[in-house]
Amino acid sequence: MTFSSDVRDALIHQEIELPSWAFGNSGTRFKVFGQPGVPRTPEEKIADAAQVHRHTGIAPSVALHIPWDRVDDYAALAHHARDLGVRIGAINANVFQDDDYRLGSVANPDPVVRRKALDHLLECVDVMDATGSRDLKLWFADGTNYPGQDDIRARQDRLAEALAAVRDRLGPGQRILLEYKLFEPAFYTTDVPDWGTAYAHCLRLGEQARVVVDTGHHAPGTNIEFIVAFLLREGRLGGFDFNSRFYADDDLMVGAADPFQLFRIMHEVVRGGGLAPEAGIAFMLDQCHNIEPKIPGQIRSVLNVQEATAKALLVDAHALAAAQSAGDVLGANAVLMDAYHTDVRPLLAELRADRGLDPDPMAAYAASGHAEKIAAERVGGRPAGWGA
Ligand code: LRH
Ligand code: MN
Ligand code: MN
Repeated sequence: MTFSSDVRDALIHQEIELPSWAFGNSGTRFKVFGQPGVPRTPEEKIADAAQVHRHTGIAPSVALHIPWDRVDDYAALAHHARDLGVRIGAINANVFQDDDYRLGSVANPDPVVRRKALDHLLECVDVMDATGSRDLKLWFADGTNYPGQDDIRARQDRLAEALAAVRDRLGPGQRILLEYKLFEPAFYTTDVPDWGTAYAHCLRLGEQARVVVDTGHHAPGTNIEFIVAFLLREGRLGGFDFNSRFYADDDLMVGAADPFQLFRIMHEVVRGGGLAPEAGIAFMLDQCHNIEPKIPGQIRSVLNVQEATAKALLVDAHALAAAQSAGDVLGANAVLMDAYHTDVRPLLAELRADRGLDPDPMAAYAASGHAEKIAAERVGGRPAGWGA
Protein backbone atom coordinates (compact mmCIF):
# COMPACT_ATOMS: atom_id res chain seq x y z
CA MET A 1 0.00 0.00 0.00
CA THR A 2 1.13 3.57 -0.70
CA PHE A 3 -0.21 7.04 -0.03
CA SER A 4 -1.71 8.78 -3.06
CA SER A 5 0.03 12.00 -4.07
CA ASP A 6 -2.87 14.03 -2.63
CA VAL A 7 -2.52 12.32 0.73
CA ARG A 8 1.24 12.76 0.71
CA ASP A 9 0.80 16.41 -0.10
CA ALA A 10 -1.67 16.96 2.71
CA LEU A 11 0.60 15.21 5.19
CA ILE A 12 3.70 17.09 4.11
CA HIS A 13 1.93 20.42 4.50
CA GLN A 14 0.29 19.67 7.82
CA GLU A 15 1.49 21.94 10.62
CA ILE A 16 1.06 21.30 14.32
CA GLU A 17 1.79 24.08 16.79
CA LEU A 18 3.53 23.34 20.08
CA PRO A 19 2.78 25.11 23.36
CA SER A 20 5.76 26.74 25.06
CA TRP A 21 4.34 25.63 28.42
CA ALA A 22 4.67 21.94 27.50
CA PHE A 23 8.44 22.23 27.97
CA GLY A 24 8.41 23.67 31.48
CA ASN A 25 8.00 21.75 34.71
CA SER A 26 4.36 21.05 35.42
CA GLY A 27 2.22 19.00 37.70
CA THR A 28 -0.98 19.00 39.65
CA ARG A 29 -1.95 21.02 42.68
CA PHE A 30 -0.45 18.18 44.69
CA LYS A 31 3.07 18.26 43.27
CA VAL A 32 5.15 19.66 40.46
CA PHE A 33 7.92 17.19 39.60
CA GLY A 34 11.10 18.83 38.40
CA GLN A 35 12.87 17.31 35.42
CA PRO A 36 16.48 17.67 34.33
CA GLY A 37 17.23 19.99 31.42
CA VAL A 38 13.98 21.94 31.62
CA PRO A 39 14.10 25.41 29.98
CA ARG A 40 14.88 28.45 32.12
CA THR A 41 13.78 31.05 29.60
CA PRO A 42 11.31 31.51 26.74
CA GLU A 43 14.30 31.28 24.41
CA GLU A 44 15.11 27.80 25.73
CA LYS A 45 11.48 26.71 25.40
CA ILE A 46 11.57 27.76 21.76
CA ALA A 47 14.82 25.85 21.33
CA ASP A 48 13.11 22.71 22.66
CA ALA A 49 10.18 23.23 20.32
CA ALA A 50 12.67 23.50 17.47
CA GLN A 51 13.98 20.04 18.41
CA VAL A 52 10.48 18.62 18.01
CA HIS A 53 10.24 20.22 14.59
CA ARG A 54 13.67 18.97 13.63
CA HIS A 55 12.61 15.38 14.21
CA THR A 56 9.00 15.48 13.02
CA GLY A 57 9.21 18.06 10.23
CA ILE A 58 5.65 19.22 10.87
CA ALA A 59 5.83 21.37 14.01
CA PRO A 60 7.17 24.70 12.74
CA SER A 61 5.53 27.04 15.26
CA VAL A 62 5.35 27.51 18.99
CA ALA A 63 2.61 29.26 20.96
CA LEU A 64 3.54 31.72 23.69
CA HIS A 65 1.74 32.34 26.92
CA ILE A 66 1.91 35.82 28.40
CA PRO A 67 3.13 36.44 31.09
CA TRP A 68 4.80 33.02 31.40
CA ASP A 69 6.88 33.90 28.35
CA ARG A 70 7.30 37.59 29.05
CA VAL A 71 10.43 39.14 27.52
CA ASP A 72 11.54 42.72 26.90
CA ASP A 73 11.85 42.36 23.15
CA TYR A 74 9.30 40.16 21.37
CA ALA A 75 10.61 41.00 17.93
CA ALA A 76 13.99 39.66 19.05
CA LEU A 77 12.28 36.53 20.38
CA ALA A 78 10.61 36.03 17.00
CA HIS A 79 14.01 36.47 15.39
CA HIS A 80 15.48 33.87 17.74
CA ALA A 81 12.69 31.47 16.72
CA ARG A 82 13.39 32.04 13.05
CA ASP A 83 17.10 31.41 13.61
CA LEU A 84 16.13 28.03 15.03
CA GLY A 85 13.90 27.21 12.07
CA VAL A 86 10.54 27.81 13.75
CA ARG A 87 8.19 30.76 14.25
CA ILE A 88 6.02 32.14 17.00
CA GLY A 89 2.39 31.13 16.71
CA ALA A 90 -0.63 31.97 18.81
CA ILE A 91 -0.36 34.32 21.75
CA ASN A 92 -2.20 32.97 24.79
CA ALA A 93 -3.44 35.56 27.25
CA ASN A 94 -3.52 34.96 30.99
CA VAL A 95 -6.18 36.69 33.03
CA PHE A 96 -6.49 34.06 35.72
CA GLN A 97 -3.43 34.09 37.93
CA ASP A 98 -3.64 37.39 39.80
CA ASP A 99 -5.32 37.86 43.18
CA ASP A 100 -7.42 40.55 41.51
CA TYR A 101 -9.18 37.88 39.47
CA ARG A 102 -10.81 36.10 42.42
CA LEU A 103 -14.26 37.04 41.07
CA GLY A 104 -13.26 36.90 37.43
CA SER A 105 -11.39 38.97 34.87
CA VAL A 106 -13.33 40.59 32.02
CA ALA A 107 -16.63 39.56 33.63
CA ASN A 108 -15.62 40.72 37.11
CA PRO A 109 -18.23 42.94 38.82
CA ASP A 110 -15.49 45.52 39.57
CA PRO A 111 -14.78 47.83 36.60
CA VAL A 112 -11.20 48.42 37.79
CA VAL A 113 -10.43 44.71 37.55
CA ARG A 114 -12.17 44.50 34.19
CA ARG A 115 -9.98 47.32 32.89
CA LYS A 116 -6.85 45.57 34.14
CA ALA A 117 -7.87 42.36 32.36
CA LEU A 118 -8.70 44.19 29.15
CA ASP A 119 -5.38 46.03 29.26
CA HIS A 120 -3.62 42.66 29.42
CA LEU A 121 -5.55 41.39 26.41
CA LEU A 122 -4.64 44.53 24.47
CA GLU A 123 -1.01 44.10 25.52
CA CYS A 124 -1.16 40.62 24.02
CA VAL A 125 -2.19 42.15 20.68
CA ASP A 126 0.90 44.39 20.95
CA VAL A 127 2.92 41.20 21.38
CA MET A 128 1.26 39.76 18.27
CA ASP A 129 2.24 42.84 16.31
CA ALA A 130 5.86 42.35 17.36
CA THR A 131 5.97 38.59 16.72
CA GLY A 132 3.86 38.60 13.57
CA SER A 133 1.35 36.24 15.19
CA ARG A 134 -2.06 35.79 13.62
CA ASP A 135 -4.00 34.45 16.60
CA LEU A 136 -4.89 35.66 20.08
CA LYS A 137 -6.14 32.70 22.07
CA LEU A 138 -8.48 33.62 24.88
CA TRP A 139 -9.44 31.34 27.68
CA PHE A 140 -11.32 32.85 30.61
CA ALA A 141 -11.41 31.28 34.04
CA ASP A 142 -14.41 33.50 34.72
CA GLY A 143 -17.49 32.13 36.39
CA THR A 144 -19.11 31.72 39.77
CA ASN A 145 -19.12 29.10 42.48
CA TYR A 146 -22.50 29.67 44.08
CA PRO A 147 -26.04 30.36 42.87
CA GLY A 148 -26.75 34.05 43.31
CA GLN A 149 -23.07 34.97 43.57
CA ASP A 150 -23.29 37.25 40.52
CA ASP A 151 -25.70 38.11 37.75
CA ILE A 152 -25.33 35.62 34.90
CA ARG A 153 -26.66 38.03 32.26
CA ALA A 154 -24.57 40.97 33.44
CA ARG A 155 -21.46 38.81 33.24
CA GLN A 156 -22.26 38.02 29.61
CA ASP A 157 -22.64 41.76 28.91
CA ARG A 158 -19.26 42.51 30.48
CA LEU A 159 -17.60 39.67 28.57
CA ALA A 160 -19.10 40.85 25.27
CA GLU A 161 -17.91 44.40 25.91
CA ALA A 162 -14.32 43.29 26.52
CA LEU A 163 -14.28 41.00 23.51
CA ALA A 164 -15.55 43.81 21.29
CA ALA A 165 -12.78 46.10 22.56
CA VAL A 166 -10.18 43.46 21.72
CA ARG A 167 -11.73 42.90 18.30
CA ASP A 168 -11.50 46.65 17.63
CA ARG A 169 -7.78 46.56 18.44
CA LEU A 170 -6.96 43.68 16.03
CA GLY A 171 -5.03 44.44 12.89
CA PRO A 172 -6.05 43.05 9.53
CA GLY A 173 -5.39 39.33 9.38
CA GLN A 174 -5.34 38.99 13.16
CA ARG A 175 -7.93 36.84 14.88
CA ILE A 176 -9.49 36.12 18.24
CA LEU A 177 -9.67 32.42 19.01
CA LEU A 178 -12.20 32.02 21.80
CA GLU A 179 -11.83 28.94 23.93
CA TYR A 180 -14.59 27.36 25.99
CA LYS A 181 -14.38 25.06 28.96
CA LEU A 182 -17.12 23.16 30.74
CA PHE A 183 -15.98 23.95 34.26
CA GLU A 184 -12.97 24.68 36.46
CA PRO A 185 -11.87 26.79 38.18
CA ALA A 186 -15.46 27.99 38.52
CA PHE A 187 -17.78 25.21 39.57
CA TYR A 188 -21.31 26.61 39.38
CA THR A 189 -21.38 28.80 36.25
CA THR A 190 -18.64 29.32 33.72
CA ASP A 191 -18.99 32.37 31.51
CA VAL A 192 -17.81 30.57 28.35
CA PRO A 193 -18.73 26.96 29.18
CA ASP A 194 -19.44 25.51 25.75
CA TRP A 195 -19.07 25.90 21.99
CA GLY A 196 -22.53 27.41 21.65
CA THR A 197 -21.67 30.30 23.95
CA ALA A 198 -18.31 30.81 22.26
CA TYR A 199 -19.94 30.64 18.83
CA ALA A 200 -22.62 33.19 19.75
CA HIS A 201 -19.97 35.64 20.98
CA CYS A 202 -17.91 35.06 17.82
CA LEU A 203 -20.92 35.71 15.59
CA ARG A 204 -21.46 39.07 17.25
CA LEU A 205 -17.77 39.90 16.97
CA GLY A 206 -17.67 39.28 13.25
CA GLU A 207 -15.30 37.58 10.86
CA GLN A 208 -12.16 37.99 12.95
CA ALA A 209 -13.41 35.79 15.78
CA ARG A 210 -13.52 32.03 15.77
CA VAL A 211 -14.00 29.22 18.25
CA VAL A 212 -11.13 27.03 19.38
CA VAL A 213 -11.92 23.49 20.43
CA ASP A 214 -9.81 22.26 23.35
CA THR A 215 -10.48 18.54 23.25
CA GLY A 216 -10.11 18.25 27.03
CA HIS A 217 -12.80 20.79 27.82
CA HIS A 218 -15.94 18.71 27.36
CA ALA A 219 -18.16 16.51 29.45
CA PRO A 220 -17.44 12.80 29.13
CA GLY A 221 -19.22 11.36 26.12
CA THR A 222 -19.52 14.66 24.26
CA ASN A 223 -19.50 14.15 20.51
CA ILE A 224 -16.62 16.51 19.73
CA GLU A 225 -16.52 15.65 16.05
CA PHE A 226 -20.07 16.94 15.69
CA ILE A 227 -18.95 20.28 17.12
CA VAL A 228 -16.01 20.31 14.72
CA ALA A 229 -18.23 19.51 11.72
CA PHE A 230 -20.71 22.20 12.68
CA LEU A 231 -18.19 24.97 13.32
CA LEU A 232 -16.18 24.14 10.22
CA ARG A 233 -19.33 24.26 8.10
CA GLU A 234 -20.12 27.70 9.53
CA GLY A 235 -16.59 28.96 8.90
CA ARG A 236 -16.13 29.52 12.62
CA LEU A 237 -13.68 26.81 13.59
CA GLY A 238 -10.46 28.61 14.44
CA GLY A 239 -8.45 25.67 15.63
CA PHE A 240 -7.76 23.03 18.20
CA ASP A 241 -6.06 22.76 21.52
CA PHE A 242 -5.30 19.06 21.33
CA ASN A 243 -4.85 16.92 24.41
CA SER A 244 -6.39 13.87 26.04
CA ARG A 245 -8.62 13.63 29.04
CA PHE A 246 -9.66 10.70 31.15
CA TYR A 247 -11.60 12.59 33.83
CA ALA A 248 -11.52 16.38 33.45
CA ASP A 249 -9.00 18.81 31.98
CA ASP A 250 -6.18 16.29 32.24
CA ASP A 251 -3.96 17.77 29.48
CA LEU A 252 -2.50 14.36 28.68
CA MET A 253 -0.95 13.53 25.32
CA VAL A 254 -3.34 13.84 22.39
CA GLY A 255 -4.40 10.49 21.02
CA ALA A 256 -3.40 8.70 24.21
CA ALA A 257 -6.79 8.34 25.87
CA ASP A 258 -8.91 7.87 22.77
CA PRO A 259 -7.16 7.58 19.40
CA PHE A 260 -10.47 6.65 17.79
CA GLN A 261 -11.99 9.97 18.87
CA LEU A 262 -8.99 11.79 17.42
CA PHE A 263 -9.49 9.92 14.15
CA ARG A 264 -13.19 10.85 14.10
CA ILE A 265 -12.30 14.49 14.67
CA MET A 266 -9.70 14.45 11.91
CA HIS A 267 -12.18 12.75 9.61
CA GLU A 268 -14.53 15.72 10.03
CA VAL A 269 -11.62 18.10 9.48
CA VAL A 270 -10.74 16.36 6.22
CA ARG A 271 -14.39 16.12 5.18
CA GLY A 272 -14.85 19.86 5.81
CA GLY A 273 -11.71 20.91 3.92
CA GLY A 274 -10.06 21.96 7.18
CA LEU A 275 -6.58 20.77 6.25
CA ALA A 276 -6.24 23.31 3.46
CA PRO A 277 -4.12 26.26 4.63
CA GLU A 278 -6.80 28.71 3.45
CA ALA A 279 -9.27 27.14 5.91
CA GLY A 280 -7.24 28.84 8.62
CA ILE A 281 -7.49 26.06 11.18
CA ALA A 282 -4.73 26.20 13.80
CA PHE A 283 -3.78 22.71 14.94
CA MET A 284 -2.26 23.32 18.34
CA LEU A 285 -1.29 21.14 21.25
CA ASP A 286 -2.25 22.23 24.77
CA GLN A 287 -0.60 19.72 27.01
CA CYS A 288 1.53 19.29 30.09
CA HIS A 289 3.98 16.46 30.56
CA ASN A 290 3.92 16.02 34.31
CA ILE A 291 5.68 12.67 34.65
CA GLU A 292 6.97 11.82 31.18
CA PRO A 293 9.94 13.57 29.49
CA LYS A 294 8.74 16.66 27.70
CA ILE A 295 10.43 16.80 24.30
CA PRO A 296 9.69 13.12 23.58
CA GLY A 297 6.16 13.71 24.92
CA GLN A 298 5.68 16.44 22.35
CA ILE A 299 7.18 14.32 19.57
CA ARG A 300 4.84 11.45 20.48
CA SER A 301 1.88 13.84 20.43
CA VAL A 302 2.74 15.30 17.03
CA LEU A 303 3.06 11.76 15.66
CA ASN A 304 -0.30 10.82 17.17
CA VAL A 305 -1.98 13.72 15.36
CA GLN A 306 -0.14 12.86 12.16
CA GLU A 307 -1.22 9.20 12.36
CA ALA A 308 -4.86 10.16 12.96
CA THR A 309 -4.67 12.59 10.06
CA ALA A 310 -3.19 9.97 7.75
CA LYS A 311 -5.96 7.52 8.65
CA ALA A 312 -8.60 10.19 8.08
CA LEU A 313 -7.07 10.93 4.68
CA LEU A 314 -7.29 7.24 3.80
CA VAL A 315 -11.07 7.16 4.19
CA ASP A 316 -12.48 6.25 0.80
CA ALA A 317 -14.73 9.29 0.36
CA HIS A 318 -16.47 7.93 -2.74
CA ALA A 319 -17.24 4.57 -1.20
CA LEU A 320 -18.43 6.29 1.96
CA ALA A 321 -20.74 8.66 0.07
CA ALA A 322 -22.10 5.77 -2.01
CA ALA A 323 -22.84 3.66 1.06
CA GLN A 324 -24.40 6.63 2.84
CA SER A 325 -26.71 7.52 -0.01
CA ALA A 326 -27.69 3.87 -0.45
CA GLY A 327 -28.60 3.77 3.23
CA ASP A 328 -26.01 1.05 3.74
CA VAL A 329 -25.40 1.55 7.43
CA LEU A 330 -22.95 -1.28 7.91
CA GLY A 331 -21.15 -0.59 4.64
CA ALA A 332 -20.62 3.08 5.49
CA ASN A 333 -19.39 2.25 8.94
CA ALA A 334 -17.02 -0.35 7.46
CA VAL A 335 -15.46 2.22 5.13
CA LEU A 336 -14.62 4.40 8.09
CA MET A 337 -13.35 1.52 10.21
CA ASP A 338 -11.17 0.19 7.39
CA ALA A 339 -9.32 3.48 7.33
CA TYR A 340 -9.09 3.61 11.11
CA HIS A 341 -7.64 0.11 11.31
CA THR A 342 -4.96 0.77 8.69
CA ASP A 343 -1.50 0.79 10.21
CA VAL A 344 -0.15 4.01 8.71
CA ARG A 345 3.11 3.98 10.65
CA PRO A 346 5.26 2.30 7.95
CA LEU A 347 3.87 4.71 5.33
CA LEU A 348 4.64 7.71 7.51
CA ALA A 349 8.14 6.37 8.14
CA GLU A 350 8.66 6.18 4.38
CA LEU A 351 7.29 9.67 3.90
CA ARG A 352 9.79 10.99 6.46
CA ALA A 353 12.67 9.19 4.83
CA ASP A 354 11.67 10.71 1.48
CA ARG A 355 11.85 14.13 3.11
CA GLY A 356 15.31 13.48 4.52
CA LEU A 357 14.02 12.99 8.07
CA ASP A 358 14.78 10.02 10.27
CA PRO A 359 11.90 7.57 9.81
CA ASP A 360 11.65 7.09 13.59
CA PRO A 361 11.54 10.52 15.30
CA MET A 362 11.34 9.09 18.83
CA ALA A 363 14.45 6.95 18.35
CA ALA A 364 16.25 9.73 16.51
CA TYR A 365 15.68 12.14 19.37
CA ALA A 366 16.80 9.56 21.93
CA ALA A 367 20.00 8.99 19.93
CA SER A 368 20.63 12.69 19.36
CA GLY A 369 22.17 13.29 22.79
CA HIS A 370 20.07 16.43 23.17
CA ALA A 371 18.41 15.31 26.40
CA GLU A 372 21.80 14.73 28.03
CA LYS A 373 23.13 18.01 26.68
CA ILE A 374 20.33 20.15 28.10
CA ALA A 375 20.41 18.26 31.39
CA ALA A 376 24.09 19.20 31.74
CA GLU A 377 23.70 22.77 30.52
CA ARG A 378 20.50 23.91 32.16
CA VAL A 379 20.28 24.11 35.88
CA GLY A 380 17.18 25.34 37.68
CA GLY A 381 14.45 24.90 35.05
CA ARG A 382 11.31 26.91 35.68
CA PRO A 383 7.77 25.64 36.19
CA ALA A 384 5.54 26.06 33.14
CA GLY A 385 3.29 28.31 35.18
CA TRP A 386 0.80 25.82 36.56
CA GLY A 387 1.21 25.05 40.23
CA ALA A 388 4.30 27.21 40.27
C1 LRH B 1 -6.87 25.93 31.15
C2 LRH B 1 -5.99 25.86 29.98
C3 LRH B 1 -6.68 26.34 28.72
C4 LRH B 1 -5.68 27.24 28.05
C5 LRH B 1 -4.40 26.86 28.75
C6 LRH B 1 -3.32 27.88 28.71
O1 LRH B 1 -7.87 24.97 31.06
O2 LRH B 1 -5.56 24.53 29.86
O3 LRH B 1 -7.02 25.22 27.96
O4 LRH B 1 -5.64 27.08 26.69
O5 LRH B 1 -4.84 26.64 30.07
MN1 MN C 1 -6.58 25.02 25.96
MN1 MN D 1 -7.38 23.32 29.48
